[in-house]
Amino acid sequence: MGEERALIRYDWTLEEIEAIYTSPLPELIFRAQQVHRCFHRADEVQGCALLSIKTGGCPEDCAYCPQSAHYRTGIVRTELLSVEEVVAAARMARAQGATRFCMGAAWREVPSGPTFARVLEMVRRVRALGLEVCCTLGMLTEEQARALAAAGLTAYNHNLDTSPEYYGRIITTRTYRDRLATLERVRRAGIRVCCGGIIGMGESRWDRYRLLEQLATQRPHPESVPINLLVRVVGTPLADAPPVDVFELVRMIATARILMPASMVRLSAGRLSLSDEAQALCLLAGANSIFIGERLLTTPNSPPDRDRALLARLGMRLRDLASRDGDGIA
Ligand code: SAM
Ligand code: DTB
Ligand code: SF4
Repeated sequence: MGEERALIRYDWTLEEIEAIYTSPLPELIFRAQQVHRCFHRADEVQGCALLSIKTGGCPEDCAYCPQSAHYRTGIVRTELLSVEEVVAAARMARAQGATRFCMGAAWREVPSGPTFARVLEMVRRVRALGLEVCCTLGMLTEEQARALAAAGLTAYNHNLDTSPEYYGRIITTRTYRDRLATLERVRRAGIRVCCGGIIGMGESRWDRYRLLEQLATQRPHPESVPINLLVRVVGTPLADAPPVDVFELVRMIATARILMPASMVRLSAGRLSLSDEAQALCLLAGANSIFIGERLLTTPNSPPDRDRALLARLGMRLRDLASRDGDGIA
């Protein structure tokens, strides 16, 4: 493992990141593959399932998000689901091959009292099914982070989304610093960090390098790095954002893989708009996780039949519950 440890660095510079991101695609993918194979199996991806446990009506104004109360997107608001509803969804996800279950709530910050108590119970019950459990609930206090850790939470998802410089063009109701402060509380509570971003919001390549720099200079690296391709939702300010060249997504994934070798790099939102070939390239570039199931949080996901067929055609498979790797050390 000594040689492999040497690949893990926390002092990446913007210049180095740019040089990696812009290298000839065959070079980039070759290097990403080399790194990938030191830390992960090349024939396996982790299947994760998403569930929106509280949908819509969010006070934040994230320009990409269909759940923001600032935009008219036709999303029907719901109250927090019951524990039983969540456990039933997690059981179904496990039966479909997911080993990680991620619960999302459209909150600016986690509420206290009985609402939070119910979330903690969801975490305990899903964990008891043998699944990794991730939550994304907005900002957290230190006490809430500790309570989630005690309930058995595997990871907390809180994305930086883009560069610090571009952030204000996407979200005005909170700051990059707020985001970093929550991540710090998660880390201090001993919960693994799931933190990534979105491409296709009109950001420049430079903004992507800066996001990657923010992630790859954290010590330790986020164990889980979701790379989302913007899902353009009618009614949001980004509904008409120009589509991003798919090779930019491939470059983003490969660069994340090289910068953060041991982390799970997750090909997250946006797969529905990708061809099978583009998805295969993303996997070749070092992505080792996908969301499976009919839906993401509020938008449709790539259909399960299509995913099964694609993995079979590629000679790949979903990681099973018994095997543990990278962020999957339960
Ligand atoms: N409210 C919590 C928060 O913002 O941290 C949790 C839920 S939020 C929906 C989780 C993440 O989903 C966002 O940080 C963003 O990166 C991603 N996301 C939301 N809408 C998206 C979209 N339309 N396309 C791609 N990613 C999206
Ligand atoms: C993440 O980075 N992507 C997921 C998860 N974390 C919570 C969310 C994607 C949401 C896509 C838009 C929707 O379905 O509402
Ligand atoms: Fe709210 Fe999260 Fe959507 Fe932003 S991304 S509007 S915080 S649900």
